[in-house]
Amino acid sequence: MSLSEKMFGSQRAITIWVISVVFAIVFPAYFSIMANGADGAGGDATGAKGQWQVNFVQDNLTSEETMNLGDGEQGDFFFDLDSGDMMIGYVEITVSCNDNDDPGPGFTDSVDVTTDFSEVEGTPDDESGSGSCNGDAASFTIQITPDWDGSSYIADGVSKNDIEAQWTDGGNGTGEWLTSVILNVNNFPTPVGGIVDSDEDVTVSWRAVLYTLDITAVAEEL
Ligand SMILES: [Ca+2]
Ligand SMILES: [Ca+2]
Repeated sequence: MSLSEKMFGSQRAITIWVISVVFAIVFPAYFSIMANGADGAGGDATGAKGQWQVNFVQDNLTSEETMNLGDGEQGDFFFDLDSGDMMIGYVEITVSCNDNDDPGPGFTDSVDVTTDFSEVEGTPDDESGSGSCNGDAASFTIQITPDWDGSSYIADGVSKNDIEAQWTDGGNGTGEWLTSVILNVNNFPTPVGGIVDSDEDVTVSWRAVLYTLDITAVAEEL
């Protein structure tokens, strides 16, 4: 029996022993280098508290759909939101219509708007509203990342991890946003009882405001 066989017993034991030694040497060295590298970058370690410039790189996802609705008719408008790798700040929904069918003033058509966000991740609270068809009849802003408005700021005495934990949509807001609109035609009465106004074009538009974080360490004053 050779010396190595006495020490390790078998070829398999030798292999396991060698791998263990390699891990024992390589991993502490790896983490040591990573830690030094982060320190060397001027306090950029994610766990270190310090002063940070916090910016948001923003993008808008927009969509729009128009339907012609008759009196009492309901239109269902869908918006499928996929934010990709970006966070969702908030979603704006605007319902607009412009009644110009009547010969005189007044008799403006109106809309009743409801939503169904049950297919949206995180299930935001539903919205409802009404308005006249002379421009924007109803609009809603649904906040997904709490308190987010896209403003840059300087954070002090917190870590980069703290900032990243604060600005997140938590995976909420993706999915199918449903807005339902019922049109109420207001018809100008003609002497012979004819119908002048029988419908209206209703447009629903969406804007999802997306962002990614851009955090840089503020150089300390000397
Ligand atoms: Ca009308
Ligand atoms: Ca009309």
